[in-house]
Amino acid sequence: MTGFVKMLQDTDVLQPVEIGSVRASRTIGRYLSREKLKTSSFLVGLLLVLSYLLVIILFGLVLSEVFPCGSRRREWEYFHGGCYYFATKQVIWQTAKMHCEEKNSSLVVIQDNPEQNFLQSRTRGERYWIGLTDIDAEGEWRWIDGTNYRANFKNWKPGQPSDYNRNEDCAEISALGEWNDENCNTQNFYICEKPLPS
Ligand SMILES: [Ca+2]
Ligand SMILES: [Ca+2]
Repeated sequence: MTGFVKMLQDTDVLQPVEIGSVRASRTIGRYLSREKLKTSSFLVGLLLVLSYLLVIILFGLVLSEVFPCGSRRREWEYFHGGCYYFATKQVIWQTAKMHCEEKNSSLVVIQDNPEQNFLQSRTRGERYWIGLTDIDAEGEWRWIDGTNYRANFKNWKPGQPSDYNRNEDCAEISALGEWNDENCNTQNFYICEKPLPS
């Protein structure tokens, strides 16, 4: 009891200056805590933003691996440095040519056996227009990109091109993948091709 009274007496004799400095140090303490909190919040926010950016970058990298011809246009398929579009609507050859041009591409030009095999693995027995025609001069087949027809790969079905009824001037990939000349006003699917975007 005597000790307790003495403690109270001791408290009572605290000088105003000492009380003031205690208050000041509490205020500084509170200020520093607030600043620490602000700094922590800032760091957490910064980390969140960085994580978000990292996720976006990683997502972009994964998409560019899975869809090298562009994630927004998943109908474009990648093969050997090129992007290929397999139409889901049937149109005449001229319209097919125009549709490909509207997509900044052209009707497909088939350069070799691997490309032929890729295309026929995707055409699955349906008939698709390709960028080969003798519409300007009968029997003078021309690739629409100027590729030399005579010197390059061909895959005509036996007996084709036949120019049946003297009215077949556009080439298609036929049911088994081989080429056939067909009336250009026939409604067919078509394949567009463009280089891989750089
Ligand atoms: Ca012809
Ligand atoms: Ca034919």
